[in-house]
Amino acid sequence: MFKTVATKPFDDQKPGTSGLRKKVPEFSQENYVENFIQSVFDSLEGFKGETLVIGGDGRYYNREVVQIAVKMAAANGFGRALVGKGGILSTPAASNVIRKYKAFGGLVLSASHNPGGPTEDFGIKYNIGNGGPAPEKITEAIFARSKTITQYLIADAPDIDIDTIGTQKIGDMDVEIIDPVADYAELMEQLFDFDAIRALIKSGFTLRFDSMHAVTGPYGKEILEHRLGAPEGTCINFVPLEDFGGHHPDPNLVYAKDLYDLLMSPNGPDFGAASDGDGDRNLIIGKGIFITPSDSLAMLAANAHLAPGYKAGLKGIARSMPTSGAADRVAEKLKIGMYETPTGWKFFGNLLDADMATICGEESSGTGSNHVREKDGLWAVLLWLNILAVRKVSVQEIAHEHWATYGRNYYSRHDYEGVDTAGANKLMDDLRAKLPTLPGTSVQCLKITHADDFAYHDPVDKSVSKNQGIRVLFEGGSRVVFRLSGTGTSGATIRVYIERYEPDPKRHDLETQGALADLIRSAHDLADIKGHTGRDEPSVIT
Ligand code: VG1
Ligand code: CO
Repeated sequence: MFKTVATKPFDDQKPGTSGLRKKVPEFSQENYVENFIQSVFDSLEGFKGETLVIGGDGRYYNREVVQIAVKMAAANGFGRALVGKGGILSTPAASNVIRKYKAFGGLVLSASHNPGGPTEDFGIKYNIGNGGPAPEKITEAIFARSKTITQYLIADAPDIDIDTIGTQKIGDMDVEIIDPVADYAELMEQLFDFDAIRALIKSGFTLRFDSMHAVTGPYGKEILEHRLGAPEGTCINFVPLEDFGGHHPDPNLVYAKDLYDLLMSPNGPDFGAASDGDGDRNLIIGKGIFITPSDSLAMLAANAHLAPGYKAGLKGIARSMPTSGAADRVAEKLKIGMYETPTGWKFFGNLLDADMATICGEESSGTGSNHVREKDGLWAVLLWLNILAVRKVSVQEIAHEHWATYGRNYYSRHDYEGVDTAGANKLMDDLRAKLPTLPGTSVQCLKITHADDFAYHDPVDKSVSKNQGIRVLFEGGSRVVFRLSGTGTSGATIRVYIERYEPDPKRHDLETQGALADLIRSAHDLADIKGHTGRDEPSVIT
């Protein structure tokens, strides 16, 4: 029943910021998926008889890859596979299932915020037994293996029925089809005061949750409408579609503009939120006010003790390097640890496991805590709701009070998408070459105090990750950061992160791009963006 199939390596199966992402036509080449999954298994030890979790965001090609993964897991000797019904598991839900059922690890099938469909993106990511993305040591081993692989193992068996809850068998391996929502909803009920949120909603507080036709649809419906009593219509775009309705399932001000406009309108709801393809990102908008993800991290950290799951307080906060320093000021006030990591959730795992950090966040709409080992979109929404229910003030009031206490970090990210890879690399190389000469000089009348290429020294396992983004720091706490995206599937994307710290409450209501204008000009001057890319303007501003 199990067969060994001869194969030849592909040279491009290097996992990026969050797993392997490619266009579907690349993934559907003969043996492409099989090679990668076998390379994952070949990089692991000790999983015979153990449990593997399998699920994805439901995008095009998800169901096919679930079948391949299950058959390969059986042939490679796993004892049990837990598969989300319909092949569905949001990324945070998959992380929870791995932890709750003490699985050896999991395969999460997703290209997250990237578009889906027959010519769009697909992705595969391996998560380890703590529920989090495999650390670099493992992703490097997977890539190395993928370049030498000669064969893979797979069961010669009919497809399993992934749409019926219950247990089936492939050889000796049990395949359990599980409800993708139930365990996750139960976890949320443990962390948050559902009675308080229910009372808030009953009192007339209105909200909208936009699933962008992606995986959080069923999670939002169950938790917000069924368990918390929000009226029907609270959840929008809640039917997951294989192509996300032709949109980018990326919850930012560009792709979730309708939601933003609704929250800015006089008759809009009190609170709006959206999540991405695989459910790990969140967009938070209060009536009349957008909360940047960096600010959201800081505001959630400052108020987390109001939710039952965090009433003992936080052990520490961690943020990715490009994320604004707003959370640092909260950590300072709470006298708790603050950790700055490279981009990508895999770097938070050690800090969470060691109980050094309780809450983590990234500027790219990622926030999460030690409840799982992934960022978690709906979790952030529920923590906001819990805080609003306890404090009984608006999002605007929370934000203004926060800024008055800590100062405001004006923040924006400018993405130059789909630029020529050679030009993007040259931009970074040229900038890197002049880093030593920058401190002490000025650009756009801003004095540079420090410039480097960020390297992370993991305080837990002592590993070092270099070249994680170029940062130029200015007097007064402003900075610009440059890095290349590791999640794209065509050309290169240059991300420029711009931040200014403003302590003066009289200057907390400025328009963001205006407040950052001189820094934006300085980024252009420093990196010669136009010269290297031919672009005057970014393609996406968040
Ligand atoms: C982007 C974000 C990063 C995030 C990653 C995965 O990576 O910047 O913060 O962790 O996407 O998010 P990059 O390398 O393109 O900048 V998800 O929701 O796409 O899994
Ligand atoms: Co995502």
